[in-house]
Amino acid sequence: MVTTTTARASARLSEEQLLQMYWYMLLSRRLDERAWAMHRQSKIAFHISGMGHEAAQVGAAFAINRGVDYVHPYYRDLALMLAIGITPTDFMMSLYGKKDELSSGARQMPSHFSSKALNIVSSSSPVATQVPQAAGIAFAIKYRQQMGLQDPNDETQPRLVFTTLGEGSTSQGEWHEGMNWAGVHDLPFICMVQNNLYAISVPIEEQMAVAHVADRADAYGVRGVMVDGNDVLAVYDVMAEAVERAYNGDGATLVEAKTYRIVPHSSDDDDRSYRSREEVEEWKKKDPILRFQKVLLEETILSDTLIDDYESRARDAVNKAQVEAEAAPWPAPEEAIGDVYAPLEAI
Ligand SMILES: Cc1ncc(C[n+]2csc(CCOP(=O)(O)OP(=O)(O)O)c2C)c(N)n1
Ligand SMILES: [Mg+2]
Repeated sequence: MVTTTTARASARLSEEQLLQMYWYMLLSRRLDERAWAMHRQSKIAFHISGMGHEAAQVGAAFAINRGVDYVHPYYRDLALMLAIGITPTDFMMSLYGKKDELSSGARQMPSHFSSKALNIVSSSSPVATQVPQAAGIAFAIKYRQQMGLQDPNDETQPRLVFTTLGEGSTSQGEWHEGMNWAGVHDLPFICMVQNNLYAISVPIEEQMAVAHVADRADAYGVRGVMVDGNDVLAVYDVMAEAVERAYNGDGATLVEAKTYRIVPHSSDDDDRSYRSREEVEEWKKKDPILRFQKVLLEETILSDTLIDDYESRARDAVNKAQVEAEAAPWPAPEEAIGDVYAPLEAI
């Protein structure tokens, strides 16, 4: 297992790309905050938040070929999804459960993201079930390349599969099966574990007997990397290396991004019963967005005026998305029993 990378791939990011990264992190946070408010106003039934995870997700998104490489996300991946092309209105439609909701016509819970056009694969609610599915798609990519059905250098085709999950979910059998398959077949596969120290109320010490999720990589024969998940550029660096390995046929990578969710698990959870306010406040000081803002200010890529400008753009985008989703029609009650993933006739 390795813990650091030597080359700083992020050094090649342009100012425009850095500002885009900042934008998606900010947009995700403001949307997320609105979702909590909407839940407390009884406008929506449920929200599961990505607050605190934005750096891990946006850093990863920018390292892959967004919208082309396959992504198999989990429910906390709002910032990842926005960076790939899910829109604020798409997200709001899922919160409301409106008829034309992108992922499933509102038959899935919110935050079960998918988009055929963007190669984002739909997940089931049981955690970690996406991992063997993601490894299976990675196997198909490798097989197609070996059979000459796909040029390994064709950037218009998916060349890897990126999947994510939480550290608690690595206790599930599916995670082991998927990781093992990726290792055995040296697949173009990247699994990023967003380690936020808790699986709802269960702390990591009760979930695993090793110190780090990435410690398990050797056992699967994949490369394991640990990274500060609140540092967007550090995540980009390790992900860029993992992506290069996948594209070059050098095999799978397990990335462990150490982070923290600064709010309860979901709108149905009260985290005061299992973690101290002091702990939460300590982590808020490491807020990934403020941290990146500081870097960009130091580099004079951001200015105070630009920060205000981004804030008002984010507020406008969130307002517009909410208004659009509110105005959209509800599904008819009988539509609830329709197909979840695709209409049968389309398969
Ligand atoms: C197989 C299965 N068991 C239990 C649940 C209920 N559940 C939903 S999220 C979750 C916690 C997952 O924690 P972790 O993997 O650390 O991800 P995090 O939510 O912290 O990002 C649990 C237990 C589930 N969805 N699927
Ligand atoms: Mg967790």
